[in-house]
Amino acid sequence: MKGRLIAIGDIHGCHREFEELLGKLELEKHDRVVLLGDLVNRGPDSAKVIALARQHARLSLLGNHELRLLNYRKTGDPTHLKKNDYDTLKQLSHHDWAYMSAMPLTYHDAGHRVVLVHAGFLPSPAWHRQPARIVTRIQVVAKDGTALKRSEDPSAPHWSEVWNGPPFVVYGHTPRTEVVRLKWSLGIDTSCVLGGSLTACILPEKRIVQVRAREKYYQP
Ligand SMILES: [Mn+2]
Repeated sequence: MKGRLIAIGDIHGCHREFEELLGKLELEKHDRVVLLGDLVNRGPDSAKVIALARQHARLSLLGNHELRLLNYRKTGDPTHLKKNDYDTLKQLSHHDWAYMSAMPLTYHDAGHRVVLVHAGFLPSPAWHRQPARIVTRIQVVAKDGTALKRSEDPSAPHWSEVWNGPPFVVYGHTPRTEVVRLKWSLGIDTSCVLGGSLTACILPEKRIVQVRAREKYYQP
């Protein structure tokens, strides 16, 4: 396939950093930009990020933040909403909801033997059989084999440490100060909304392009 495959990590409403990164990438006609989910919440303007995504990205994958908003829209049950989700709800248009509803869980590039996903995978079953509640949320793998958040079991290994591909997986969701590159995975959520940076990974070279966050927008 012609052009570059470019994965971009968690944007979380940081539209200025996203725009700057798109400029820095000097996109060409055949490039495929894939956003790794969590476009929304926490940062300054979720709707602007979706507008930019619609314009410049080939597609965006489902993150746990989009999943949470979509579940709320479907059920009307606000139990799982967080405080700053309400700011996002005010910003979203009918078009934005349609865009979020169409987000797939994974993007498989068979030519490059790479899979893009928001959070990650359990070692089994096969990656393409794992449901949204795992692939949009997993950080660590508990002793009994279940997928958990880091905070739920801080001593459990990160899923990437027990992932022996193929395929090679590029993911976001676990915010860190730097990209984490292992034999079979690359984590590119570099904490933009927390004042870190926004990261793009150009495949197949795995070249990293970053922009610094202009400020710290969110305190966990
Ligand atoms: Mn996430």
